[in-house]
Amino acid sequence: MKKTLRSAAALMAAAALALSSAPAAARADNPLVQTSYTSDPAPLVYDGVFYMYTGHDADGAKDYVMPDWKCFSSTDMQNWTDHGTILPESTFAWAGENSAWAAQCIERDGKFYMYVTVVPKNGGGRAIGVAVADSPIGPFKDALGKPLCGPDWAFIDPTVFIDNDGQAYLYFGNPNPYYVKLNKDMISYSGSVTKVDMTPEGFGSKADGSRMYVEGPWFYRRGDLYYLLYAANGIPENIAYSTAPGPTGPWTYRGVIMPSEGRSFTNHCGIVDYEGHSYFAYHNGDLPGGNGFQRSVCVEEFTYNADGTIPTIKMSKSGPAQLRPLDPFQKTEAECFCWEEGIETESCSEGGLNIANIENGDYIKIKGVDFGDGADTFTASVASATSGGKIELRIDKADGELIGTCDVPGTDGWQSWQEVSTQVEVSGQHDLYMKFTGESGFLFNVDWWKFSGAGAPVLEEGVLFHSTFERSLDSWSGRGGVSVERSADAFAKGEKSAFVSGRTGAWQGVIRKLSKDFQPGESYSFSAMAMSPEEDTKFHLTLQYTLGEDVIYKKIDSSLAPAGQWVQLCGNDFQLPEDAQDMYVYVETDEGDEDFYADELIGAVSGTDLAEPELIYALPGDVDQNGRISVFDLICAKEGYTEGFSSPRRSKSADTDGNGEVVLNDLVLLQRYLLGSISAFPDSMN
Ligand code: FUB
Repeated sequence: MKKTLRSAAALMAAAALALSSAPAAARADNPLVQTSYTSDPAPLVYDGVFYMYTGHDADGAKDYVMPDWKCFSSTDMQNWTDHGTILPESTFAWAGENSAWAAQCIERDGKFYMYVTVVPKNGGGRAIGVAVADSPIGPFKDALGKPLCGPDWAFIDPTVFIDNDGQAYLYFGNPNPYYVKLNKDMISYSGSVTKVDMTPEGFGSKADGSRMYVEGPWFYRRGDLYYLLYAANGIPENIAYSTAPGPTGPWTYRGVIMPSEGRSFTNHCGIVDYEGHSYFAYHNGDLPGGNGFQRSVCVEEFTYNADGTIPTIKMSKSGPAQLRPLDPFQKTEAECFCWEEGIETESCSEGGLNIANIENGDYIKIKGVDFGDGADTFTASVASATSGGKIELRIDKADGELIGTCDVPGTDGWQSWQEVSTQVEVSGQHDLYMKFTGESGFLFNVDWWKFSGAGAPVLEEGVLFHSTFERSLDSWSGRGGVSVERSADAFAKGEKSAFVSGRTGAWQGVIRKLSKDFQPGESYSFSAMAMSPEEDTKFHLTLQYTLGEDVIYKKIDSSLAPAGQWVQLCGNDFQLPEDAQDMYVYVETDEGDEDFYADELIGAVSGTDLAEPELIYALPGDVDQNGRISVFDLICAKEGYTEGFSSPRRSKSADTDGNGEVVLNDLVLLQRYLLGSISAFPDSMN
């Protein structure tokens, strides 16, 4: 892709220079991937992240040459992180080569099922295969070792949806839609593949009298209405849709959503809601060198009409509005950007990808970077098997103001990583351009970058993150698709907190991935403050991680919070399990789906005491924290009194007279309470 894009871009730039001396055009989000040609988008929202699964069109091919499926993710809808090839077609040993057509991924019970179109080696037509993974970005394994449906030349473009009653449906097909009811295991089905009766009322009529439906269905439900979107009208395709009161019809044709445009004779769509916004994904041929066999995935935001119909959506170069600024004081992977010219991505020895094949003049653009009160230092992890080059840091356009230049030395290898830094001067919010310069040939690779300075939160010694929400969400997002916004309506400290709303389950809350600063097997201290405005709520601060194929949850701390009262959840010296991968911390509730606020979320090295006794809620007398007061609490209190308490909450519960320390009198009070000679402790008697 790089050469195609660069040579086309160079030609365009030369032509532009010949015609005018206007500055380089500001590049926007669409198409959202420039490092390769991508097609057949399938969005998925999971754990507060927008994932875009795509097909992959080979450079320069004159037909569909599609070797694998890729995945990109975003939490702001403008900067996208490249996760690379998450499923090569070769995973399906029974499938041919370069036949990796449209696919869709869905999550069920913590597993990710990717339904794909391939051509089996043994012939007979195309077929639907299914791969399964424990994480949205794989690794995926072939679940069956054979097709789930097919072979049959009509069986392409699977779309999957799990209805409210738990029944999963797989629709697919060209030139007719088919569906099948998946079993709960998601890798087998009941009944037979059913061909949908394409009535003119259900699927419209083309000029020649045939139906509008062609291929690429996208099936989902919104409220009580079921939607089937699809590529329609023959070549060039547009996107049209039908709706139904039930999952299998009867369908009513609703018209065209996206008219044909954009230099690709096919189109293929997906729709998803994310953080209260609705997004429509599609493909066109809009990159340099683009056409019907070199397509590119794009995304637009839209609003449903009040009656549930979908408005006409036009292709744009700008894409959706950025949901939140990017925080430059956090480590950002170099393969996360809004636009690039000339670069490629590759697997990185440190995990994930790095940007690579960088030549003189190439750049990446990171959209909407909030430097706040200012940054004074830029640091990046770089590697070079040649003599390196320079990273020019510019703002607002590719040839915009230079805020610093970072020298990159040779490091004796494309994966021999070394941190380099330079002084910068910048404040406020800007688009950041990293322009790479040097001699001829490949210069260097970049794994990650970050800034530091006055705008960055000042971390006390040992503190690895401290999220106050005063100036950003600081990498926290909604767990399970809920909304998380900064709010000034309530806060534990400062003037802002994170407000979590739109929950439908207790497990939904606010989540953050643990960075490489947190190592499995090591101990760390974690703390969070939480408050539910309306209801007494039990909160949990929880660790989520994967171990082999399993996703595991471990409570760091739990606490009851009386309505409207901020409480602290605190786990000093909490050990991360050995071999844990993909670690997240999150705040959830024990039950219910009420809105809540979170603030002062902290992760620190072991030995850091994060407890703030005045914010720790503890029921007096309930020393063993089981919600009841019994003789076991007295045993626990005696043990703690003589040997020390295992948690600040236990010690606070043992302090039955509430004077701030546990003395013999507290134990006497607890004993008197158990014997019935007092019915409340001094605190509650006041
Ligand atoms: O990408 C190959 C095929 O082109 C897809 O399966 C169809 O939906 C069309 O986009």
